[in-house]
Amino acid sequence: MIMDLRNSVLTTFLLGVLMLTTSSCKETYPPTDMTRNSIIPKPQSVVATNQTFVVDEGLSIRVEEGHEAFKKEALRLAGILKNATGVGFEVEEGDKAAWFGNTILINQSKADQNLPPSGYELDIKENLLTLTASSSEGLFYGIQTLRQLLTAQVEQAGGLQLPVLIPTGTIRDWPQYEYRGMMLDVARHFFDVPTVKRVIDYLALYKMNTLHLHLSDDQGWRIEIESWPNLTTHGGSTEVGGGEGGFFTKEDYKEIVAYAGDKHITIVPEIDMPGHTNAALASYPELNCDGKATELYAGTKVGFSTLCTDKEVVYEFVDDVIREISEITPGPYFHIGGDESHSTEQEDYEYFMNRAREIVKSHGKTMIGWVEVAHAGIDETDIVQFWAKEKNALQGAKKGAKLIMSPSKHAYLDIKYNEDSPLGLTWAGLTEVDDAYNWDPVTLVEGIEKVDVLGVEAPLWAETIETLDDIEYLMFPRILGIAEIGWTVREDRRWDEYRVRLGQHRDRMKAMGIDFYESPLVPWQEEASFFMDIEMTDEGGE
Ligand code: TNX
Repeated sequence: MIMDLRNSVLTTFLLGVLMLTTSSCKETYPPTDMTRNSIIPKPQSVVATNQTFVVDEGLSIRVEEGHEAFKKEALRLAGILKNATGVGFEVEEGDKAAWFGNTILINQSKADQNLPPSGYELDIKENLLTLTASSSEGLFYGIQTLRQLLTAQVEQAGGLQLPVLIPTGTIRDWPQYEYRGMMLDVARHFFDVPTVKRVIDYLALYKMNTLHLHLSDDQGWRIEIESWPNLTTHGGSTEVGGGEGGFFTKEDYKEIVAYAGDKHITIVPEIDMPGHTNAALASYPELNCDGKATELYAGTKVGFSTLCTDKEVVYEFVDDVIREISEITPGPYFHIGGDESHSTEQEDYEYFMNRAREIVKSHGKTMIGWVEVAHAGIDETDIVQFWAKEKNALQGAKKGAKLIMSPSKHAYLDIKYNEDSPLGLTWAGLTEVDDAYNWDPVTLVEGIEKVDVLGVEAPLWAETIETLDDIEYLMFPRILGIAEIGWTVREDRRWDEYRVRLGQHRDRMKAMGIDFYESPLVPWQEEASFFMDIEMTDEGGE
């Protein structure tokens, strides 16, 4: 009896302390407005509920039991928090909120939630943050959104201190296009593995899922092919301007593929042919019609080289190259270039592309070719990448091929922003940040429909760039706009609204150490707070 009494006194006391602590916590944090977070790409729907979810030492992160792929995503989230706050949160298995303290619950979506495969839902209440998706890819995208619900300092090691506050509300989100990518030209100037990894990190934050590597061109061959070793030892030894060039060993390439895969990014390898092949022609005389090796080339002209399309050895070469690269490429695509083959007769071009296409198929891959390939014998199993000449894109679509939209007037990251841009080319005009944003994949080419479009890609050709800083300058901030075009519904994309959101990404880009172009068209400002204005709160209290 006495014991019972003591117990209940103790329980009442503890409960009292608990209630005091929780209610005093609540008072400490002002109401929030999730819609003030400028998330890029813009989600499908955001509904704010004006409270605060608090991450403090008592946080539990829980994930469905026995689901390894989901657990990996939960650990990724814990890793982001650890890096930013220094505090390591354990990931526990379970599908219920912790009985004490706040919980982040990572869940598999139930059928009734109707989320597309790479969609996610973030449902944030005061004590429970639930991230739901049907695939680990969807969870990954939800985590990227969560990153943007935290202040920019989350991007810096040790940048955040507990408690970390997150606005409450619900976000349901999924992409419009299946292919959302960037291309990096490592042929005109070579970029090493750490640089490529950094580019992958950037793409991941904006929910891009493809990195296309332009691995060969007139100026350099950048991937080891064991059966044709001279391609790299000789063909990889220079670059635009005559620098020393470089190449990826197969191990380097595998490392890039794995790093990208971990971030749900597919690597698309490109070997450009039959033009843009001087590095190969200089390495192996037998690939030339006259049987003589060419000189290495460090200039920037295009359209002067071609493989000899009527020599059988050329097809043995093409087969070896595609086979060796396909063996270490888990993604479904192989890009065979096909652009600007001005030194190849049209008939020879078509014959060559048809055979190269068959070789790609024989190694189990889907062929992608630049838009000129629409002239060859392609069908609905192929993909055409539009960069110029709408007519060709339409022809490709009429043959049933899907299109990747990379309009040079909007999506080419190597085109200068304005006349004073220190880097970049001008052949496609000038591409300010609004030009890179103001376009739609479906309306570019008359006669195509949304079902014809696989997605968007922003190519970064490397004639004028040599360092990660150079890459960042041309990539940012235009890449954010391209990411949004690939992700967000057309009706929700308006430059006037986007430019304000973009302006608030200044702090985040700075926190990531990105050297970006501060366009005068963007109202750059400090990241807006998701906390409601103090006046508003005061008014509410009066
Ligand atoms: C055209 S677009 C090219 C590249 C150049 C680029 C420069 C395309 C398929 N080919 O060879 O690097 O312009 O902007």
